[in-house]
Formats: sequence, structure tokens, C-alpha cells
Amino acid sequence: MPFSLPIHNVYQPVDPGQHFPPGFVWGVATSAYQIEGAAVADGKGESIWDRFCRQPGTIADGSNGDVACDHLHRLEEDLDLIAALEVDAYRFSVSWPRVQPLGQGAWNEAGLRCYQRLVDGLVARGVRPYLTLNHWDLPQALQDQDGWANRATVQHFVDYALGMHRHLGQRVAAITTHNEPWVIAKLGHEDGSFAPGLRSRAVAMQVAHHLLLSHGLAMQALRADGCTAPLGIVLNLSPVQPATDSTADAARARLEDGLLLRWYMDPLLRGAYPQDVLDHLGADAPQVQPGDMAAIATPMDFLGVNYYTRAVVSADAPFDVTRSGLPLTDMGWEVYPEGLTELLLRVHRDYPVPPIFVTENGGAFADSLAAGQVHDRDRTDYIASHIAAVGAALRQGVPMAGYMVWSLLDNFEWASGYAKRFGIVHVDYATQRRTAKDSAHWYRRFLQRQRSARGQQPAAAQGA
Ligand code: IFM
Repeated sequence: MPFSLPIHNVYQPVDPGQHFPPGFVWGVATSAYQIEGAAVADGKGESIWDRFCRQPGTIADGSNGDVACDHLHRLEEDLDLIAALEVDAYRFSVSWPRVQPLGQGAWNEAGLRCYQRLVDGLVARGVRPYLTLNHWDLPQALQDQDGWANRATVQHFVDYALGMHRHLGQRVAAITTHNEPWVIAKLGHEDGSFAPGLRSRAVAMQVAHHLLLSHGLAMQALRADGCTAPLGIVLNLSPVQPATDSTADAARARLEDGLLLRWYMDPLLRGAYPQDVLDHLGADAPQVQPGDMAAIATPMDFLGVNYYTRAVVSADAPFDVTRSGLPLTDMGWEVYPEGLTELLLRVHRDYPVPPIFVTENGGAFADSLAAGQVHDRDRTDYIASHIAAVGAALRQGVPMAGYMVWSLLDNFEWASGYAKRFGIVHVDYATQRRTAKDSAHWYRRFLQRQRSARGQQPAAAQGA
């Protein structure tokens, strides 16, 4: 194998212990805009993130994803790297404007070839491709027609989903429609801190509705087209806890839980928006047409959950995380693995959930590269403790199907730029050299121990 992970003594965190069941999927995850680079190459269209990054003051370090990890020019090296980790699965996203520059109409053959090479390269190495259709980089041409706020974008997304299925055939192991619709709606259209940088709650809620509707309609269209890959959506979820036991804080926590979790889980799994949130939104509630809610509730094959931390809310002031006493990641997020178990138990208790993947989990920590090594004890502890939290949920009956580390590589962390490093593989952006951190070595050894406990070979060795 051209890329090897030299064995050296790495820090051993508390072992997550549990032997996960056969078939449990272990992976690593990325997204297109955060790693690909080649932003204007080979006929790619402009995305809303290409445009947003060019507006002064939007990105902490003034950077953008033009080069990022230069992944598309280093595809073979990165494929070897993924295989060397001995993961079962690689979760990636397709850049919609790379394959369909205007978001409708003509397809870009050069862009499609990138993903055909990626999928073929994964399959050839025994790694299962988990494809996400929308990880935020909407074609700017569609944004010029109001983007996700425009109901017409729903049908464009369905056409895009069908096109990708026809081009990639049955080689992908699973298809996710959207990654984190809450982020697109809230940060992109209400807070304005993410692309496309709009600030209207009414628009944000209409966007959320169109994302959910396009998810349901795309799943229906894909299945009608003969797609046999499991289909689902990925939500960013957290337990929302009141800062104190006051009635006001409890009410606020209930509302925030409604906006973050129930606004998405209720329509997807119960076919209706939560009434208390609709009442709170009043005139900002979205326009819903007959048949929309049934389409959104189209049964899914899996649910993806991205978990990083808990949310603590109070009625009158933002909660100061530094006062909780919990360790914080470089993003300022509390390290709270028990929140993942709590969250998984709750969604299992409250909803008829399909099998659940933790599709993202990981930590940004400041790293230092010295003598070809990165001793990222904090990140290793973070990942190990959250895997243990998944194991605890599994033991209590939650139908857990897999776990994927965010992220394979250090990458472009959206409005935070390149300063925040989530990768288990270090990227030197000046040279694009990749160096496996201790967390990557630990993850591979953990997976080896899991397999040897079950008498299994890695997927790559099985030629899966
Ligand atoms: O980097 C992001 C990813 O794109 C979506 N989920 C959260 C990650 C960390 O912020």
C-alpha cells in the first residue's frame, strides 16, 4: 500500500471497551467544500460558499475553500490514506455546482468524473462510499433565484439526486440527502453567519421546510428510479438543558429543543411540525402545501446524527460555558460525551427511529506537528469517550448502526477558516503534506481490536 501508517507508541486513552456488533460501520467523514479545492477547475460552477467567502468579514482568517486540502488533485494519495486507516466507510459529499454548474440543466462531465474516480477508488480499496448530496454548497445560480427559499429549488434538488444516482449507479453504500438542515436554515438564513448570509427568521423557516420537503421527494424519486442504497438525512442534534431549575429556563430549553430537534424529527418521523414551535413562530411559520407533510415523512432507511456537545440555555442571558467546569474544545464547545448517550436514548424513546449512524463526531484542538508526529491526546480522549457513549446507548437498546469520525483531514472549518483543526490526519497547508495524528493511529488500532474480537478481517482485506 503506497501510504502506510508507521507504528509508533501512541497515547492510549481509556478503552471504550465494548465489542460492537458485527456489521457495525466504522468510518471517517469529510465534505466537498471543506477539502476539495479546485474551486474554479474543469467547468465547476460557483457555489454560495465561493461567493460568501469573498465578502469581507465573513471568515475569521479571511480564507476560503479555493485550495483547501487540494483533495481532488491528491485523490489517489487520500484514497490510500483512507484505506490505511482500515475503516469500513468513507462519508463524503458531492459539490452540486461541480457536477451541475447552474444547479439545473447541463451536467459537467469533468465534475462527474471526479466522483466516479472517488467511488471507484473506494470500492477498489474495500471502503464503502457514503454519499451526501447537500453539505451546504448550493449552486450560486440557484441562490440568484432565492435558493432554498424558492420552492422551485426543491424540484431542482430532486433532479440533481436522480442525476447523481444515474451517474454513480449502485456503487454507493448509502445516500444522505442533506447534512444538517438546521445549520443551513438558521446560520445561513437567520443569523447570517454562514452562506448565503441572510437574516430573516421567516425565510429561514421556509428554507427549513423546503429542505425537508426536498429530502422526502428525493427519496421517493430515487426509490422509483430503482435505487437500492439505503437513504436518509443527517441532523445536528444536542440535548438542550436549562442552565438552572427555574421555570423560565426550563421553558426556554423546551423551546430551543423544539427549534433544534423537534422541528426536524417531528415532521420526519411523525409527519407534523411541533405545535408549540408553530405557535411561537406565528407569522414566521413556513407555508406548507397539501401533501408536503406526508412527503417529508417518507420512511427513511437510516438517520444520521452529528453530535459535538450539549446546549445549555437560560431565559435571560447566554450560558457561559467556561463556568461549567467541563473541558472545552478549540471551538469553545464543552466536551460532554454523556450527552451523546442521553441524546440517542431520547430520540429512540420519543420517535420510531430507523437504524442510527453517528455520522459526525470529533473535536477541534490545537495541534503541534513535531518530528513527523502529532500527539493529540485531547482529540484521542474525545473520540474514545464518545465511542464509549455510543456503546452505552447500544447496550440500552438504541439501534446504532455506525460511527464516523469528523474529520479525516484538517480542513476549512467554514466561518472559522483554517485555524480550527478537526482532522485525525494533520494537513500542512503550505506543503499539503498529510501526517497521521496519534488519534488516527489509535482509531486504527481500536478498529483492529474490534475486528480481532470478532475474528474478522478489515473490509479492505475481505475485498468487501
Ligand atoms: O465542519 C463541520 C461540518 O461541516 C458539519 N458539522 C460540524 C462540523 C464541525 O463544525
